[in-house]
Amino acid sequence: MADLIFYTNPQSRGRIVRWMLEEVGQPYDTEIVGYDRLKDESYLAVNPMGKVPAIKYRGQIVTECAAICAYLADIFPDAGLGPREDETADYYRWFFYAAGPVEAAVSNQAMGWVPPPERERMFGYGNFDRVVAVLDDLLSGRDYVCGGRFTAADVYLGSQIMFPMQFGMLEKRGSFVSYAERLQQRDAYQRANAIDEKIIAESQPAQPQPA
Ligand SMILES: N[C@@H](CCC(=O)N[C@@H](CS)C(=O)NCC(=O)O)C(=O)O
Repeated sequence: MADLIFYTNPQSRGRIVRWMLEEVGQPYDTEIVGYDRLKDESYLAVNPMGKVPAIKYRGQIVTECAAICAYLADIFPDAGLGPREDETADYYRWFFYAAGPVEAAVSNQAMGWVPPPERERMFGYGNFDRVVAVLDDLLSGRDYVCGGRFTAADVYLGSQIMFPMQFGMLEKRGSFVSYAERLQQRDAYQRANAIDEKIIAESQPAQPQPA
């Protein structure tokens, strides 16, 4: 049994963490948690929110995709996914921007919920269009969050851009598409997707074969 346990469902944000785990390259065991099991006492002991993903490393639990990605970069520094000193400002700034304003703006917008303009100041993201414009500006001027080098912040920010684009919740601006193409070329990204797609395929009931 590996020191690292990954609780996930292949049809969930757990895919972000699978990608990060594949980038890190350390052994891990996967525990698939069905959506019907998330609120069972046994899983609530792992994540009292009853949500996936989560990880347990040497007895310590971490939840929240962004925190898990940052944590894995910290505890496995040899993978080179954390920031160098001169990258630290951009790394934290855009990592937290993705986990806060971007996630909230995209999910509210997808639900058709728009803060009234006179109340925007109450919302950490202000308004959706500004969040998108800031991201577009960021990614028009650099290849990765920290400039020329891929870090864990790209696993998370990239996922917060690629998933909404895939589901029509975020427009396919040129800067977003180019960024996504760069990320999708990564071996770890492709490996992670293949693993989750295989789990999904194997969980489908077998189709009757023609006689
Ligand atoms: N903020 C959490 C969100 C996790 C989350 O919402 N996971 C969804 C799947 S994508 C879930 O477990 N939903 C099941 C439920 O809420 O019952 C994170 O970033 O990890």
